[in-house]
Amino acid sequence: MSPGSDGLLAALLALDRLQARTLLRDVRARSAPLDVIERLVRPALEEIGRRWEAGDCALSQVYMSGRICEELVEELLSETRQDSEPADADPGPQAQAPRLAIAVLEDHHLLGKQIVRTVLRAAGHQVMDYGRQDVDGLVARVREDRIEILLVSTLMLPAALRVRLLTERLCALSPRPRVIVGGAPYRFDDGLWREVGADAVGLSAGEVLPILGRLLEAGS
Ligand code: B12
Repeated sequence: MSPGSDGLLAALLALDRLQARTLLRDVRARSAPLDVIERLVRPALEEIGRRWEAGDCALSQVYMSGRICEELVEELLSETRQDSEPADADPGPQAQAPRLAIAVLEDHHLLGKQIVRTVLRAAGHQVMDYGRQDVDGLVARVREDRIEILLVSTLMLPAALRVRLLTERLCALSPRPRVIVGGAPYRFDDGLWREVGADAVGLSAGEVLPILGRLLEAGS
């Protein structure tokens, strides 16, 4: 934990939204929005998750910390987005760019997906956001939209393991969409992404653009 994320942790545990916002704004004055998320927000939330697991904080604190961070991350990302983020539109058949979509699989942890989606859109990619989906729903959307690269975020281990079923079902499509996974379970077990049949894993939102570049190069 960095000194900044210690301060944010204390503010979140005290449910002090104003103090949390002030801390993030101070660091934002010196750093890019994604750095603020990676250096402060994510470590503070991970520590809250550890404390919850150890019985050292209440579920209400986890819940409220998540809500406060959602709001603050949204503020940070709206600066990144400005006018560059297109609406959630289908790129259309003429588009040269790969057909991308992102979803959370069977999980209520949405913050990571929002961040990854914003990074992609800020870099000029059109990405369809499917929100929260189960395996059947996700396969149907991918087939319908002829998605070439699917990004999947999961924070719960059971959801991460369900990606195995998803990749098996996607194998039946032609051409087979490639799958990039990300989220906490893949950080805890560095072989998990291969076990579930994904093509790549991203451990932070900052990794998504180089991964996409590599997949596109390999596929061309
Ligand atoms: C906040 C939080 C919640 C909030 C979620 C609010 C929201 N709208 O997202 C609420 C209160 C709703 C919640 C509920 C639950 N949670 Co919870 N939660 C967390 C916590 C503390 C932080 C998650 C978070 O937002 N992190 C910050 C974001 C920015 O990080 P991130 O999601 O990892 O995303 C980054 C990277 O992973 C990456 N990334 C993510 N996805 C993708 C995808 C791609 C393609 C790429 C390239 C990159 C990428 O980029 C992001 C930015 O760098 C975690 C602790 C942890 N270690 O993560 C527990 C945690 C995930 N929760 C857990 C649990 C158990 C639950 C509950 C079952 C019980 C509970 N605590 O209430 C419920 C179940 C909900 C459900 N069915 O889905 C466990 C999961 C354990 C496990 N092994 O499965 C954790 C790990 C806590 C713990 N240590 O026990 N939770």
